[in-house]
Amino acid sequence: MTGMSVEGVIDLAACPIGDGGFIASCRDQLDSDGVVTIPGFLTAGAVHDLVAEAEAGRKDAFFTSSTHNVYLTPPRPELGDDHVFNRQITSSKGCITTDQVPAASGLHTIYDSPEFRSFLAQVVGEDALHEYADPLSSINVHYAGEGQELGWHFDNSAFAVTLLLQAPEDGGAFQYVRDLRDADSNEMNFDGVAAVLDGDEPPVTLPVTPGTLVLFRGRNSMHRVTPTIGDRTRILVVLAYNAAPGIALSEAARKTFYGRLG
Ligand SMILES: O=C(O)CCC(=O)C(=O)O
Ligand SMILES: [Fe+2]
Repeated sequence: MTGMSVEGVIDLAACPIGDGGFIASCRDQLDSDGVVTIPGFLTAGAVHDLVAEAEAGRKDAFFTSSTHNVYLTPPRPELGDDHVFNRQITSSKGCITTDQVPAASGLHTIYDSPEFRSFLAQVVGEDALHEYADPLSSINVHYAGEGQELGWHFDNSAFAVTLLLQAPEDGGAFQYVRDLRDADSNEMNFDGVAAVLDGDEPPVTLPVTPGTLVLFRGRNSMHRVTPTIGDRTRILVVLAYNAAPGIALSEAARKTFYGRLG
């Protein structure tokens, strides 16, 4: 689908992704806040079509409930079960993968668009961005029905792009605590993480409406999505890129997230 126009999918009048001033303002927002939100990024028509498409694809979703620590690593038994490093968090959701998104979907149009990739690369400060080498990990659609949630975690990737398609009646809030650890220097900040998990350090809640693009640096900012309340499913798209070509998501992660390798 490379080369198909994003016009009609992205609201280019409101979000001029090729404009130097717009790019600079997004980069400044990311640098100062650790997150950029662009409300109204998708046109109303695109939101409508993508929700219908996602509803139709839901029967193919892989639903899992799993437990993990906030660092998304295996436990370290020598620290003891009570240590914050080993504290188990629950996450539950459904997911469909790149290969399950219809070929004519606007999601492929956005993901493959050279203009969109160039916009993102300039905002995050990379020379270029590349798709995943495996057929699953580039575009994911997440479904969170009543009671489902994404527990507290730090991402492995440096940044993530999400597009909310449908908000639940209540709950499903994206919450974060900025710069809580420093992965590059291996500073885990156990006390700070415990304070958030115990409710002693209140998180920031990011207001997000359908059609909003969120670009978030989640490697050092711990975040979660609160449980969906009500019958309407939270539907969210994650667009994932790499700074280098030819990188696949690890087999262990693919098994966990998608239940298969390809
Ligand atoms: O659902 C969201 O808004 C965030 C998703 C997220 O944090 C993740 O996929 O790692
Ligand atoms: Fe995340």
